[in-house]
Amino acid sequence: MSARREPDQTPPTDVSPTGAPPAQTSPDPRSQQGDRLTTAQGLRVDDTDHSLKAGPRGPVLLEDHHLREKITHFDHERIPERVVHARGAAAHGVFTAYGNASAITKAGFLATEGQETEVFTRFSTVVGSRGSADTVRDVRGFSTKFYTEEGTYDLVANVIPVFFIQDAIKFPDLIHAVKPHPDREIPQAQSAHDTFWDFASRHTETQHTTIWFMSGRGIPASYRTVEGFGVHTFRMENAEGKTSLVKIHWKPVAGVHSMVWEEAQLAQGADPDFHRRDLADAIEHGAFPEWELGLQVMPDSEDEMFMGIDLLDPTKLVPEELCPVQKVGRLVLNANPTNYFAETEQVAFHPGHLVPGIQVTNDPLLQGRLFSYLDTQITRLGGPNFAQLPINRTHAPVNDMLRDGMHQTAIHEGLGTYLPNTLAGGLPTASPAAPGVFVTLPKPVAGDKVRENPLSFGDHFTQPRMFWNSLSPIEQAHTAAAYVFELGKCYEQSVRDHQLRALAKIDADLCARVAAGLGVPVPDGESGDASPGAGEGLGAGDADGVTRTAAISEVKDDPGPIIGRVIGVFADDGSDEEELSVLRTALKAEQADLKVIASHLGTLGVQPVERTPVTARSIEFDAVVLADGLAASPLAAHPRTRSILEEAFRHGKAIVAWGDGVEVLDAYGIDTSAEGVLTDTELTPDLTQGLVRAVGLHRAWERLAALDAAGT
Ligand code: HDE
Repeated sequence: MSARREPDQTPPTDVSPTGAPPAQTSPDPRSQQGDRLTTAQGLRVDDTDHSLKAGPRGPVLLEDHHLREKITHFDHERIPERVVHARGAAAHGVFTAYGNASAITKAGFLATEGQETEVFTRFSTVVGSRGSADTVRDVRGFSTKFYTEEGTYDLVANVIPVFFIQDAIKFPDLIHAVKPHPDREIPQAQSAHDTFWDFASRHTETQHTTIWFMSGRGIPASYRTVEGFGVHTFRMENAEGKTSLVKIHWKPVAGVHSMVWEEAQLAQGADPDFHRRDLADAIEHGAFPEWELGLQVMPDSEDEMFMGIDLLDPTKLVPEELCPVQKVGRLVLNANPTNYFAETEQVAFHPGHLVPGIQVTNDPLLQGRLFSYLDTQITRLGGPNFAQLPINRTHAPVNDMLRDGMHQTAIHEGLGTYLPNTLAGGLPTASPAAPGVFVTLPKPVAGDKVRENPLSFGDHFTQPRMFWNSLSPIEQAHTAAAYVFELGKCYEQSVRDHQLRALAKIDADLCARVAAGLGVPVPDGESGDASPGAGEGLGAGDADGVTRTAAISEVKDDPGPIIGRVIGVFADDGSDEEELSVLRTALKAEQADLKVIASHLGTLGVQPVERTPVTARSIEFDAVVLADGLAASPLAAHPRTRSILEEAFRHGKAIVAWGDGVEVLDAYGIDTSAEGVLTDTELTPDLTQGLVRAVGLHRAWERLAALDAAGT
């Protein structure tokens, strides 16, 4: 029987068929307009669910243009994913300059006090493909497009201040090594495999970045709690023409916060979109993520060194003790993208998108990047006109002479496609050096053509050692365990041995711990490095004797803000909804989120229930609370309640209980005298304040250390 139109498919009316208010008419005529379904040519169609057939049981007719257009377009919906940084999440926001950077740079968006600039920021993992999990161990990207009045400036940064390699020519090798093995295409989004550690252990310049991402920095708790770093040294120029060498930082207002490894692994299964969801939820709930932009400003010295550190070597950082980070502006991410593909996927960043006042240096890694980004985007975005895509369009006026090409969407007028011309009145003209015009700084260039590194690039171990020394004991334990995990996943003993030899050059204790974990003897300390010029202590790099730097450890004495953090509260029908309301209000004042976990969805009185033990996971909570009135409830007896509590305890999270909620902790053997476990007979302001403080400290670090020492 023919079923040409189902009953619910009433013809379109002036309200949308979903019952939702009519879609807003977009100012972009190429996106949806009005409520009627049309073809790409604007033809209204009467049916989109049935192909045109010769009778209900007959063959489909080739003349069905709507069918062919619909399927053909679908067939081409995917574009190549980024070769690196394929998986990402992004948001719109605003950057406000404090104005104090005017002494360093003439870039208007930094130098003008109170100047607000629209931005689009994309966070990403590096290794995994678009569908991979968010919480894998990886370096992460932190790219920001500043739509300034002087043209678009892209700060294409990472969340770790140094990079694996010193020269762009090694980038294909690095990425081939870390991507899945070419035969079976496994493992996905992991560095824990032979080819990566084979490469990393033989090019020991990787050792600084690898120790960073073996630490908590490789598994951030959320994108909201990552630092960002421009990595390279840039040259800034102020309005008087004075130049400085500068390193660029993003400092998260919410503090640096990482996962522990088990949490990261659980999240990969329970919620592979963990970071993407967290960013979008926080923005939707008004807990806008914020960062301050900071600059380390160093003299533009002839040798481009600063206190023994080669500023052209991207495997080196400058300790903040030697050069403080000066805060020059604030980034607030306040709006989620409307369409993932149009914005997050199609955005194209480029470290060469500069504005007057910010220029590049001779860092050989940066120089290679200046070639790579445009090149890859021509393939990924299907031709040279992707700057016309809405997300990539500059907010400054454009008068280029770029013409034609795939996907040209501009209708250029006139004859002025060459210079000099007379037929177009000589326009457009190049600008004389003036404010707002980009003039490359004249810098002398000399030297023989060579494939060589400077001697100062040869020190591969001083700064990894400084990093190791700067970690707290529990962070050191987690870092050593990460090496044991990663190398333990390698099959080749020779690869493990090579990496152990590199670790021996960083720190004997680190090496001994990892060797013990792998069940092999400590190696003799031979580096095994294949790259020319590599070695220990060759040339400068001693960072003027700084052996420990404060900016690295996440363990702080004072609690930070708990904005956007999520507290899971177990409560059930026997609990007092008034108490839940008091707690909710107190947490809301801190801009933290409270989620009630009960034995059923719906409400407890007027309090909404967001989770049941079936849908709740420990990984989504920064602290777990047990309300009074639970002890006899089915919720208390649920096996997942137990596992959530045990995981929260094991991961060093705050655990709070009052009234008979304390009995539930006792029943499951949670040590109520442990650090960060807070109990009382009733919900008091002290208990609430204790909770806020404990979350602000991120974790009960001593508890984690005690569990680690006990081997649990
Ligand atoms: Fe990238 N990088 N990169 N990179 N990179 C790309 O460009 C490349 C490096 C970074 O959210 C690609 O459009 C080379 C350092 C981020 O869209 C590609 C080298 C840093 C993103 C590329 C590096 C970065 C990319 C892939 C060694 C931190 C994501 C897709 C010389 C300072 C941008 C694309 C986004 C993306 C090349 C090293 C950051 C292939 C050759 C160092 C955050 O062009």
